[in-house]
Amino acid sequence: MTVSHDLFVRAKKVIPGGVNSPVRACLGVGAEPLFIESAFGSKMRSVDGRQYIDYVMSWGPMLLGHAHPEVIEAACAAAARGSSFGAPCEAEVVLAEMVCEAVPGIEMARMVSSGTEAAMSALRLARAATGRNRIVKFEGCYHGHADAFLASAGSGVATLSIPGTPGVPEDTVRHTLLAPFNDLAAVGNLFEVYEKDIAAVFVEPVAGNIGLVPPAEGFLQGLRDLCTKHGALLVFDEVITGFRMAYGGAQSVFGVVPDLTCLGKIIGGGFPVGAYGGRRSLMENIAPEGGVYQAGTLSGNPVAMAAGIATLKLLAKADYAGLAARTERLARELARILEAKGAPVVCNVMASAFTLFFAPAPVTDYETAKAADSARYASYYRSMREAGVMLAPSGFECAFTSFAHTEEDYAATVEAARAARL
Ligand code: KE4
Repeated sequence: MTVSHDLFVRAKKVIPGGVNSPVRACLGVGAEPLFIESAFGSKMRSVDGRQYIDYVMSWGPMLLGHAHPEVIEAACAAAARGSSFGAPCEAEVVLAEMVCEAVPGIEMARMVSSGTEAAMSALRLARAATGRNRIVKFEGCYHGHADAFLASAGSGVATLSIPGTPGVPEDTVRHTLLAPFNDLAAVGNLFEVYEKDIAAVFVEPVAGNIGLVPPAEGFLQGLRDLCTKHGALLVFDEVITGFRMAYGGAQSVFGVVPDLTCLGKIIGGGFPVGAYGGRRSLMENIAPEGGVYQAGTLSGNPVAMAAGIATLKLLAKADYAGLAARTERLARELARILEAKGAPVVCNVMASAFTLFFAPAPVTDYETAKAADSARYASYYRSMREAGVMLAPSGFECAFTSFAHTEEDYAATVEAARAARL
């Protein structure tokens, strides 16, 4: 057997499922997780010494590539000055200023340690600021694992929710209303029924957890208009899209400014960072300035802040358009190759993220994504991994490129797809 397998056997004895986050277990693609020893640029190396071209990129943070020298140097220098103070430091101010400068909808931000914390805090703030309880989210979109977001489509009445996991009380998701992504009419109907009780609409402006699904023309502006009309807050969960779709996030691409924005992943440069922010009049409700409590021992951690600052400094001058063009070319070429094998393929791509769905029709929401052939995706995943290409171990995720991926990487990936078994 392999070193990775032996580690997995050991891991399962002391960690649930042998992993610290479920999707890493590769359960949906009929494979064992690969234990990684190191990662540099676009590559990861397994504990068995095998190198892989990586398109998971830590589920999004590594837009510069793994272990970028300037990011690592900044983090190491910060760590040498002390890893955590429990008191404010300059780096927190610098990163907050960079986020406020970059993201149109953010005048003030609070640092936390994960995207989950960012979304759960934004939810609490939205409820406090509006005095309302209900929220709208979209089927298939993911905002971290806070209880209120772990809801699935309810009984017959698709708009009411039931807990999506054991351990979440029905009473908790009672306030969570669901609509299909890209279905503006469904959201309008919810406002008609629950008008004065909807605190916020949470949306991934470009869905990443359905697989990649861009917003339909007018969808985001429509949400903006509905929220403004009904006194609800529009919350963009840009944990994936922030600093990936553009330096200013998806909101800067689509020209729709939300009331609150959630960030994570890229702003930590591979270290645990999340953030939520919005206009000053909203954020001033957060303790200790206001009464809405939210806290965190390692929030604004100086090492993570240093990595985030180094990352955003490099991204501020990066050629996003060039990376988007290379990503689009790769995604379309892969789709052509896979279709030539007789598989229906839907290719959704935006900026440096894409998903190939083995689906018979365009994928515009969770229902159409679920029509994709998961067995085919699993076979594709295993073939590509055997050929040295690491894809997301789920068809409901994105493949991410980075500024570290090279033409050689893309050529090798295309070759691997040519040999893939579906
Ligand atoms: P974290 O708590 O995992 O830092 O962020 C939660 C989150 C919030 N919002 C969006 C749009 C997200 O995509 C995420 C986390 N993304 C998943 C995969 N798409 C992380 C991978 C995992 O759970 O292991």
